Amino acid sequence: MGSFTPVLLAQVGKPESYTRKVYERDGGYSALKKVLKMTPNDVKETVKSSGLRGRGGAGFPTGLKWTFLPQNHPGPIYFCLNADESEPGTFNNRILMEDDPHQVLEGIIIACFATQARAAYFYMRCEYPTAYERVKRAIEECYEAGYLGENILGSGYTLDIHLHRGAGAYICGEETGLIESLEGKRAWPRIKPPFPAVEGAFRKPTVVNNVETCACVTQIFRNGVDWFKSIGIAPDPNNPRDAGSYGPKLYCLSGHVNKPGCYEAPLGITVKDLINDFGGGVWKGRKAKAVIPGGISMGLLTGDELHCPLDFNGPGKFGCLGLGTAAVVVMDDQTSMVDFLLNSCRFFSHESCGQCTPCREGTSWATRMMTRIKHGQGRLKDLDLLAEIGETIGIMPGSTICGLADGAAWPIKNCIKKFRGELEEFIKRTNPTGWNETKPVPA
Ligand code: L3W
Ligand code: SF4
Repeated sequence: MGSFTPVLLAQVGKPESYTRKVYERDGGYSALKKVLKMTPNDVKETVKSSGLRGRGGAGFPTGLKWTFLPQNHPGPIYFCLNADESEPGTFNNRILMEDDPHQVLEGIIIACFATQARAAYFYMRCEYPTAYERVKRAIEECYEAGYLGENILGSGYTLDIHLHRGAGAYICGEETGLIESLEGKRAWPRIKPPFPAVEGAFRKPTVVNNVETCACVTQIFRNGVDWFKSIGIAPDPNNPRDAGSYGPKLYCLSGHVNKPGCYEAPLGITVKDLINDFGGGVWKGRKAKAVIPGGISMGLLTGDELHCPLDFNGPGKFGCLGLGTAAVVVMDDQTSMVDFLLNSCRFFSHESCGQCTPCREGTSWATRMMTRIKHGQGRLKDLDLLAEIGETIGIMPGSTICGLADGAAWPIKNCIKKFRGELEEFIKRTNPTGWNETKPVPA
């Protein structure tokens, strides 16, 4: 992998790393001081030229998103920080908020200056009490130092940050669900377009960015675009639509490894290198049977697909949805894929907001079928029915309002395609007389 020095996690582990004093001692807020001497447009162009792509799951180019804001809008323009980290296996944003909140705040202030946002809403999931206290104190420290409030560092630019806590629903991480929740309503995702850049919080143009994305913004202005582009994967020359995968990435490694944790590595590291070089290998000397490459919504890799590179294109080449949140969950060779799929279906069924029929009914039917299979009442044809649900709930364009249904579909599709043999064997073993039954079974 060559030599690589972590930057996003550079402060983690230092005593009082979350204080302004330690952050400034180590170069903190030098990026903001640079930015305040630039024009907002130049700041946007710099981020655009860095190739930074959103770290929250979709990998959308950050600079491009900022340019979608309407020109000459009377305002106000708002900024929302999506810190409702809820994708199973994902905790990189918690580490950043707990151990280095100023790196994130500096990125938010830069993003707001670039987009001339008048206010920023820091939307944090309620299950992060330490992060909440540290971010709250860090915001106060920013006001004390003149990094927030009126006329920031004499630049003439004014910004306020409001810290808002969620109430524990996965769907609040969907950007328009987050906005609805922020406005005091039930977090029902909105139909898009209009995208938030055109009509977002309080019906005003709004940029929604993820925590790690903002930390990357800080580092781009601290270390330069050339530094950022020297890390990761350049665009595929044979694919004019590929935006590349530049920069460092935080990978959350969990499950059956010797050393689970949040690790920083260049985009493009393979699953195998992440498990072996950072995670100390699969635990108990066992082999990996399956690996979730980027949060459960992304689907599954088999133990023979560990050479998959973890960049924005990599998992897609192995039949998964994408890189997602880069939360890598390892399952050893003693893991039951029936249990995995039941857990996955139950999660999405519980978190579906219920607005769209394919998502509400599909996730619920899949859960009931998997529960029946788990309890020894499965039939082989259930696997075809599940595969059908997987094919129909998420991929029909316009059939659902948000991406949750798609995220629910990929673990089903991948599990049935890649582990069908194990699922069939389980059904035959646990329902020896009824597995081939054709008559309907009550769900
Ligand atoms: C203006 C257009 N803006 C797209 C913006 C859009 C959004 C971003 C990406 O995320 C992912 C899913 C899972 N004009 C635009 C435009 N935008 N076209 O670009 O949009 P999109 O629709 O590609 O994705 P999305 O729905 O925002 C879905 C992941 O999120 N996910 C789980 C997330 C969990 C976490 C966590 O725990 N940290 O993030 C669940 O589905 O990967 O692919 O900003 O407005 N024409
Ligand atoms: Fe709600 Fe599911 Fe529709 Fe998303 S796809 S809006 S979670 S019902």
